[in-house]
Amino acid sequence: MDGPAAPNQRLAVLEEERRGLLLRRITEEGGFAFVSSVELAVAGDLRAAEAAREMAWEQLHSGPWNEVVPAWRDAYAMACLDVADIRAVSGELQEALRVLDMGLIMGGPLLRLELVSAIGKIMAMKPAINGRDSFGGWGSDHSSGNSSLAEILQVLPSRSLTCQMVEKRSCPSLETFVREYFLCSSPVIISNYIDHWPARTKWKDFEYLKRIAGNRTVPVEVGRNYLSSDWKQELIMFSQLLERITTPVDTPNLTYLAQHPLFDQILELRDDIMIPDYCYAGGGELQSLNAWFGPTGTVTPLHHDPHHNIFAQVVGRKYIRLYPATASHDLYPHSESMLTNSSQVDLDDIDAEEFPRALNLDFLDCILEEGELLYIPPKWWHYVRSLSISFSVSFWWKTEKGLSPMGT
Ligand SMILES: O=C(O)CCC(=O)C(=O)O
Repeated sequence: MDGPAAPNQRLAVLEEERRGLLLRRITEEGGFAFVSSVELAVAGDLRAAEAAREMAWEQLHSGPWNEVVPAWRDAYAMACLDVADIRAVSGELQEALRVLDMGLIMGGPLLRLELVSAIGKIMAMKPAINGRDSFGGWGSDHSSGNSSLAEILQVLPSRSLTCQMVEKRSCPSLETFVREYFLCSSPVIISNYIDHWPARTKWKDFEYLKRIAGNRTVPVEVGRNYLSSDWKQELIMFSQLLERITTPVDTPNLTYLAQHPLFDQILELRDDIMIPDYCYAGGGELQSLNAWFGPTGTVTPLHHDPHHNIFAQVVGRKYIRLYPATASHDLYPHSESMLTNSSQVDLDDIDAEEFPRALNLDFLDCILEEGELLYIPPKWWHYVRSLSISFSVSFWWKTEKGLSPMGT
């Protein structure tokens, strides 16, 4: 007599059901060729699996991202799982891993658990990468923390550190944070709060990062900054990112892993950090955790976001300048719909004739030191420049309706 199904069997049945429903949905969307290829792929046909992946990829790139039918994003994840399965069986573990990461980065949420579990299995099979090349890591970053203030001022926008500095508090209570900063929409630096995070020591060790993440594929930005014409996006291995970060290049070739939900992708890194209690201010809901990892000299140009942000400077240091939401008119926001939250003013080289109102505006600024948090209230304009190799994490959250602080 059959007993109750084992947990693994139940999961397999669930996955089967989800796959069945998804294939029905793709048939309704006219994806007959995709469905036939998937049937062959399940029987181990690599060419068919790659063809299905290619078909889904084309659908993801057939128009603006927000107009892609969500089922096609899930279909892409499904095809990635099939390709990876076949490649892993034939011993191509690195390629299987790359394809699974692509599924996580580009695919929909339906088969996320399956992707994560497949990655876990491959990581367990793959011997740790004991590359002979070792990274200099943070210690070799001579442009980092030891620069004098005069040297730092040379690379910062004009008038830096001449206005008001952001207030700094050592571990304020949640109540104090809510009353004095959150409800007043007022930025604050919080020190001594993340000293116990494993990331504070582990992420300084490039050999650790390479061991945990070296063979994973991640999206990066290359170029001066996201508003410049030389800017592009690439998918590279984390080990390549580490190499690029430690190899000096000119500004136009800087590589920056920016605003990427890395911790949903590489779960071991998620264990190295904790969600600060301040992110629960206002009864809110965490929206996203993003990683920002790059060399000295990365610039995120002046822009604002709709969410509350606790920005954790885990390793290295950054210069950050803040303007209140009330300065918006004088900061000349772009008019194109995708960029209305970005300023046309290049703080590194202000065009005084075109943007005269931006010249003498008051601002708050700071050098955010290693181990400090910065609270950036919603809609506050911010410009960020790394002063060393830097690894930061942003925690974005939104509040329940009716609990919004003043002015947001
Ligand atoms: O660190 C950076 O380069 C930018 C961070 C940022 O803009 C943010 O967290 O909203």
